[in-house]
Amino acid sequence: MYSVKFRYVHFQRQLVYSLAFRHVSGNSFYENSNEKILKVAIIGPPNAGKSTLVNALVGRRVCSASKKVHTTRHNIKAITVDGSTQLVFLDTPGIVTGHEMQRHRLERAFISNPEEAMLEADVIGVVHDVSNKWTAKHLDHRTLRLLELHSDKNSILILNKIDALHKKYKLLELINILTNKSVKSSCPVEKPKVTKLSEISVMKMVKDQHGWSEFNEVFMVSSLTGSGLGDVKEYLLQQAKLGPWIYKPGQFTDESPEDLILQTVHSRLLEYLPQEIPYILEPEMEFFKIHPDGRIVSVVLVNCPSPHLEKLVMGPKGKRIKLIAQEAEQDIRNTFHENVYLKLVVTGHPNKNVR
Ligand SMILES: Nc1nc2c(ncn2[C@@H]2O[C@H](COP(=O)(O)OP(=O)(O)OP(=O)(O)O)[C@@H](O)[C@H]2O)c(=O)[nH]1
Ligand SMILES: [Mg+2]
Repeated sequence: MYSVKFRYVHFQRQLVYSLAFRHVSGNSFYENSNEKILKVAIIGPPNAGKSTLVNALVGRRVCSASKKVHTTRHNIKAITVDGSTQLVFLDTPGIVTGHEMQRHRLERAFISNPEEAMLEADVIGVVHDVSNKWTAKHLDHRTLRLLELHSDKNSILILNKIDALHKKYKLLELINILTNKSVKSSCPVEKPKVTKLSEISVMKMVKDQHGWSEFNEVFMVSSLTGSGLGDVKEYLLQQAKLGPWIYKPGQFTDESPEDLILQTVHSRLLEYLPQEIPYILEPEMEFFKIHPDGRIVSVVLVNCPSPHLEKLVMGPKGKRIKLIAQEAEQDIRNTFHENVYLKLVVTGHPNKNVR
C-alpha cells in the first residue's frame, strides 16, 4: 500500500513529467493550462500580398512571396506564439476560377486548398489589394462564394498595400463598396450555425455582388511597411479560444526544411525571370544537411529543358543565377535564423553550371 508521502511525490513527478513533455508528445496539459489557440485562413486573389502579410504577422519569413502571381501553390501553415496564445495562419494559393486553372495549367490545389483552409479555420481573413486599379473596387466572385458558404465563421477584411495608394481618401469609398456599407461587430463567441445554402443559390447570390455585408472588422494595412498590422494581431489574439496548442513551442511551420528551401528558390526564380519562363522550372533538392551547430547546407538543381532557357537562367556571365542564389540564401537565413550555404546548379545541358 502506498504511503500518502509516496503518493504525493509520485504525483509531483507525474506533473513535472507532463509539463515537460506535453508538447513533445503532442498532448497538452489542457485542464491546468490557460493555453489559447486560433486558426486563421488567409484568402484572396493572386498577388494580393497574402504571404507577405502572414510573414509580417508571424515575424518570420515562412511563406515565399514574389511580384508574380501564383507564387503560393498549396496551403502553408505559419505559426506564432504570443503569451499563452498560439496563432496558426493558413496561407493559401490565390483564388482562381476553374477556367483560370485550366488556362494557366495550375494544379487542382489552387481550387481545393483555399476551400480546405476555410473548413479548418476559426477566422477568415480576406486580403484585398487596394492599389490594383482593376480589382480594387470589388471582391471577386470566388472569394464571395467562399465567404457565403462559411458565413457561420468570423471574417475580417484586410485592405493591403495602402502604402501604394496615393489618394488615401479613396479608402473610405472602397470600404463602403467592399462591405456594402455594413460591418458587423465581432462575435467573441461562436456564431450560431446558419442554414447552408446550395452551391447554385450561392453562385446566384454573389453574381452581381461587389462586397460582403458580414465582415466583423475592416483593417487597413501595409504588409510591406508593417503599418496597421498591430491592430490585426490584437484582434486575432482577442478571438483566440481556450484550448490546447496544436504545435510545439518554437515550431513555425509544418513544412519540411527541404520544401521551404525549394519554395524559396522558386519564388526567387519568379522574381528575376521574365514572363512565364519561371513557371516551367521545378527546382529539385540535390543535397541537404543540417549540421549539429544548426548550419544548413543545401544544393538545389534548376533543371532547364532547353539550352536557350539555360542561358536565360544563367544570365550574362552567370550574373542572374548568382543574384538569385544570393537572395534565396538570405531568404532562407531569414526563415531559419541560422547560417545557410546554398548552391544553385543550373542543369539540362551537358556541362553543369554551378553558382
Ligand atoms: N507596396 C506593397 N506591396 C506589397 C504589400 N504586400 C505585398 N506586396 C507585394 O505584392 C507582391 C505579391 O505578394 P505576395 O505576398 O507574394 O502575394 P500573394 O497574395 O501571396 O500572391 P500568390 O501567392 O501568388 O497568390 C510582392 O511583390 C510583395 O512584395 C504591401 O503592403 N505594399
Ligand atoms: Mg502567396
